[in-house]
Amino acid sequence: MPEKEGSSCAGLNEPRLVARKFLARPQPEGVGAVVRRSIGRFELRYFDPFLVLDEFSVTAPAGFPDHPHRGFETVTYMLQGAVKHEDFEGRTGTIGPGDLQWMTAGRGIVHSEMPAAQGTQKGLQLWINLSSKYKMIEPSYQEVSNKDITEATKDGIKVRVIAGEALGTKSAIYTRTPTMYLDFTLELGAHLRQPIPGPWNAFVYVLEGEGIFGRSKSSPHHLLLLGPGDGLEAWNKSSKLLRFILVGGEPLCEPSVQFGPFVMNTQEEIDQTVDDFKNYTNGFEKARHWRSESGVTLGF
Ligand code: FJE
Ligand code: FE
Repeated sequence: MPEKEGSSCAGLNEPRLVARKFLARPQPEGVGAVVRRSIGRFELRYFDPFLVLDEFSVTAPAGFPDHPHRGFETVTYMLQGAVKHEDFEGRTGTIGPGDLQWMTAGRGIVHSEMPAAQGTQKGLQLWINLSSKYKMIEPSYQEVSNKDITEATKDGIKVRVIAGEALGTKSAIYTRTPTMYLDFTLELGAHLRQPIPGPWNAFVYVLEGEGIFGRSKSSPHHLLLLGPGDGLEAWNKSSKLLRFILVGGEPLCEPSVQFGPFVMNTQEEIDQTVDDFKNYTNGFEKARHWRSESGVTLGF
């Protein structure tokens, strides 16, 4: 099939419209923490390949103490304050404002994520599913500090490229499930046209201000699922800055079974995972003797 002409330079032939819209309301999660969950709630269990999108808010002593993951990736992007991470391999680190941690849990991670500063720590955590061929890989991390996140500015648009490419600038993050993750700030009057691969699922989550996305107006804490098309058109017609993330991913189109922090392809694999976690096998060996500084275990 011949490619449509000028699809990525001259603009968009078929802008994506908002197909569904959700307001994420605060709900308790972890130990005393609060999340606004958009993807992963009852009405939107899974938006292939995305399992969970939480806008979290946590003030000490609340947090997300010792808990496991298997079969997917967690992407934590800090907006305010700091979170300390400790895992069962003895790896620790603190991520502050604008920092990114892209964790591939693979066959298994047990870790804690706790406040590391005064006041309220805020950020976004996205869970991205892994295809069956990567679910049992060795766990790994990609960390990018605020100052190293690629940025570009053009015509009143600033973009921080967490994953993928925008305004001619590429991120160094490697995505096992092909993913784009862009943090846009639009000045008053700015107009964005951002290409998105046709077959990908994509959404917007509004952080600040008010914007027009496709033909719909939207404000903070709203998740917008985008319909079919070749990109997003957005405008800031308000009197304040508009900030939102645009995330897209290639759907895996595989069966998915989730049990809390474990996401596999079949119920048998979930049963095996629960056994592995209980018996400290197949990747959970180091969980036997490990406790984080908090010493608390999060039931799941
Ligand atoms: C988890 C309950 C949880 N959203 N946003 C059960 F709270 C968690 C969990 C998180 C989490 C952590 C951060 Cl830093 C930010 C989050 C849920 O840790 F993984 C399970 N299983
Ligand atoms: Fe976690």
